Amino acid sequence: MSKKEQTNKEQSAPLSDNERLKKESHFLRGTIEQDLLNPVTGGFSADNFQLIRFHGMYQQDDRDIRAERQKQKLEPLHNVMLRARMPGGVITPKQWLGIDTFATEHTLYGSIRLTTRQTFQFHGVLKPNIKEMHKALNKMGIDSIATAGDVNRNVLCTSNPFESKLHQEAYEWAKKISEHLLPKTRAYAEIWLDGEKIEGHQDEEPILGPEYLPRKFKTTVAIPPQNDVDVHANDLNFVAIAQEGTLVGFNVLVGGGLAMTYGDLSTYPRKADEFGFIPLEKTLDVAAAVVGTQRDWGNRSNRKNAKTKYTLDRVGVDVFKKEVEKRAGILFEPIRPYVFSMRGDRIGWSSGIDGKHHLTLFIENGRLLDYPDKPIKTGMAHIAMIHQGDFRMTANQNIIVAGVPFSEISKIEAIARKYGLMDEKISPLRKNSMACVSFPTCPLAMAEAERFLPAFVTEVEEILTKYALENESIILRVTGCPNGCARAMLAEIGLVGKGVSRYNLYLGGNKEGTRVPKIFKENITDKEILNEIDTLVARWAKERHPEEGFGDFVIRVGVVAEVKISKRDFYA
Ligand code: SRM
Ligand code: SF4
Repeated sequence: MSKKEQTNKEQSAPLSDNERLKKESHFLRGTIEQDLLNPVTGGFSADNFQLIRFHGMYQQDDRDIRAERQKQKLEPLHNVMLRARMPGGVITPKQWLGIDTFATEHTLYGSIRLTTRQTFQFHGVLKPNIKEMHKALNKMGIDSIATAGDVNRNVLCTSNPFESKLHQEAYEWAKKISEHLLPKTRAYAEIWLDGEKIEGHQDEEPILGPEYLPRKFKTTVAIPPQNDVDVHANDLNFVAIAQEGTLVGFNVLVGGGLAMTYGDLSTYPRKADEFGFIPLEKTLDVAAAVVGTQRDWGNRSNRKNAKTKYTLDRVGVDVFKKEVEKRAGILFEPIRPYVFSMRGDRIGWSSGIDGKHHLTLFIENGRLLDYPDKPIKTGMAHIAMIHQGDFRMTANQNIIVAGVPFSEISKIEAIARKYGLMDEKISPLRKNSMACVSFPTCPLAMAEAERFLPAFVTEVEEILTKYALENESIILRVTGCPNGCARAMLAEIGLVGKGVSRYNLYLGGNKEGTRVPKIFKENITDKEILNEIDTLVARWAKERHPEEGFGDFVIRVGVVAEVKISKRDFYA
């Protein structure tokens, strides 16, 4: 089918039900306020179940106890997960103490979860506490607008306080882009903050449109050589170009995304395309133009094919790019040279060029809670009580205690050590591993991820040690389903949940995050995966070229074929 025929077919197909609900929602209000007052159920009904997402919340229940409650003829223990909006992941110690108190006192799990998109989530907030939560966050200067739903999500920014000035400039842009692309409706303020309902006020959405976007939309600001934000997982990326340490503009990359659906070959992970360089003053225009083009051209009939990556493949990269140029009133200049060479966080102390010190703490899978032998959540709160700088949540689910003066280093380090937040014994492999939330809260989980990964890493560590490779790192990521929340589709070894205790094994991503891996074995158990890894690591130890990464090795020796263009090669 030609591109034109495909577009016509999509345009004549019936719209998805999400389009109706957005249109009828009265700018995201629905009947959420009425639902909040309904004591009969702990959940939200009909359209409101979806609409609360645009306000940064998901309705969930604990899947570990679902069957038991059903047996007792109880409705699932409905609660919401809240995801905050934190462009660039920056949070102050005062805000940290506020969220720590809320998590301890008002959530079912008592945890704070650092996500792969540089923010935190509360899990297990019961209906009577939801409004209080929003008011408490608002008092601290935090909101959760547009962290979910068909809008531009939390804007990421490289967590790199090392190049202090450049980072600050890039971070300011991440904030500006986030604000510029936010929904303008007053619904959030009215519903959650008892904002005044202004008579005759007409909401307008000049950028997102009254029906919002066809699907979720993700944006980053990246500072090479770091690709910690994983640009190829995102719809729109601004790659910082600096001259003598000062930001002069951005290379713009469009159309990345990682999710797929098993059995549906029209879905696939896709890398972003390079559109070109723009000067700084065009940043917001280009952001709005890319969002606007996707808003108008994205598929509103089939949500599985609705993201920007599919729009690009349907209409053609050049056609999409020309439309962006037209809307933004620019011509992209040729891409300026840039190189990505790393993705991990620098765990431990580093010093910025401004003389400040930064301590990156490794938080395994972003799960901050008090473990019996490691009360890390309490430890973080103790650091927040004395820290004068700020904290930066990273896109690898870690956190940086940033801007520490020399005189405070020993005090901060003493607390971090006391509460198990610092540990030199953590292997390079573990530092480069990541899992999504999955069970028990994620309704889409097919296999364990976050609860499975720590012990699995220990087994892979043993394999590396067996072949004297314990100082090597492999980017190892696990997701509980093919949606890809821990970005396994950019890992050297990616495990993707297929069923209870079964995974598909993908190999061949690279250290830089510029290659999608390919399936190696389907629907196998963890023991079978370990056997495969053992065999491959043995070969890697023997046959690798100097410094050759595991992902590069498996491609060079033909274990899996390289995915060059994912639409073409991923399923080939
Ligand atoms: Fe995700 C849905 C958790 C990053 C692709 N993701 C979900 C939900 C909300 C399940 C649901 O729809 O009910 C999960 C909630 C689990 C829970 O209990 O918390 C969930 N996603 C997460 C987080 C918390 C994983 C983590 O361990 O950190 C990350 C939150 C990021 C944030 O702060 O905004 C998270 N999700 C991602 C990423 C990675 C990224 O953005 O860098 C991806 C892959 C990149 C991409 O978008 O292509 C991702 N999540 C998805 C998808 C597939 C979207 C698609 O294109 O089809 C879904 C399902 C959906 O949207 O229908 C999803
Ligand atoms: Fe849930 Fe799947 Fe995302 Fe994991 S990858 S958090 S299982 S949606």
